[in-house]
Amino acid sequence: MPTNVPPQYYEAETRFRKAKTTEEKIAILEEMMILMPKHKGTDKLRVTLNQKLKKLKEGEDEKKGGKRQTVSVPREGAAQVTLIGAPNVGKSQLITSMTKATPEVAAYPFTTRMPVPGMVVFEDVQIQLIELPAITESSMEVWVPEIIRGSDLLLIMLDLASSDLLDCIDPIIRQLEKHHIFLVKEIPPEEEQKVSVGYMRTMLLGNKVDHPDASANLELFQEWLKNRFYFFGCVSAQDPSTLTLFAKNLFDALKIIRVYTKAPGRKFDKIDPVILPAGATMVDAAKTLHKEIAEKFKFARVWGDGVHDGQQVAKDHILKDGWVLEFHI
Ligand SMILES: Nc1nc2c(ncn2[C@@H]2O[C@H](COP(=O)(O)OP(=O)(O)OP(=O)(O)O)[C@@H](O)[C@H]2O)c(=O)[nH]1
Ligand SMILES: [Mg+2]
Repeated sequence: MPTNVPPQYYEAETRFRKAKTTEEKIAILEEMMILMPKHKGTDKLRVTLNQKLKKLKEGEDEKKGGKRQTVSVPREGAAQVTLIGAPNVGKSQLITSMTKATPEVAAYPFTTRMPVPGMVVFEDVQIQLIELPAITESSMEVWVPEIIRGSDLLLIMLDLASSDLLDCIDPIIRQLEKHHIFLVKEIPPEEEQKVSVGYMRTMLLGNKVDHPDASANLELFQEWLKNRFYFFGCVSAQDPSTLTLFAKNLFDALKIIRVYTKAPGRKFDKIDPVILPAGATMVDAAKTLHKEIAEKFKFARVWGDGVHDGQQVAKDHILKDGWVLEFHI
């Protein structure tokens, strides 16, 4: 047995020995791979586990009569947001209203079987919004967790016309937990994170606010839902007047800012923003231009909200959305 594997690894190993189904064994092996630190002492074990995992997966694929399906969506734009929910809640309708994508919108469940990406435009920023196939207690496409894990924010759409909103959301939480994805209001600080768990920042989006029972249905679960997640808002995906703030809210929810850089003495156009996480500093912005600029710049000038035109600021000054930056080497 290699040295330096955490106690959670041994605990997973015990569960693996007791596991009955191949699916369970695959999930635990994947967990063990994540838990195993990467160093020389674990190389051999890593190879053995990988072989075991491959064999189990091949067995599963044969049982299902084909190859394991992998599906991915290449990232585009400033951020990637995944949109999930129970069947028929109106995910495709929202994608149709907010982007140029044209998925089928229909009054029967599981209309969408593959990811549908579209670009939501907020001023000069494009945000990728991806509809994923509906998730229920008994069904979730195998590739869905991986796409969610890679996204920056998860939106769960609720059907406000339904009198049991928890019925829509509970199965989703449970399905994703089986794949070690924990849906959270905010990502916990690193020291409080559990090993082998992926945290996903999640917000709720109520749809079909035009339905006569919408506010009464929401009222019933408001407290529970509010304590568990932040509410992104309530809309009617069919009614553009309820969607006017959607793109801005999405930008704000992502906790990102855009800045523009210009060379000293040059005029500049507000195009092609640099996207950075909120809280980023002048040095972070300089890094996006060049490592050397970040290391060497003597001072920087900024234009924008809260500063005088061309004001000189410190290297660790926190940026604001919309600022224009000029680095002096
Ligand atoms: N009243 C009302 N109906 C809506 C709204 N949005 C969608 N619908 C209707 O709800 C039904 C389902 O809409 P879809 O957009 O196909 O739902 P979905 O979540 O993509 O469904 P699946 O892909 O099957 O999971 C359709 O009949 C839509 O016309 C809305 O805001 N208000
Ligand atoms: Mg759909």
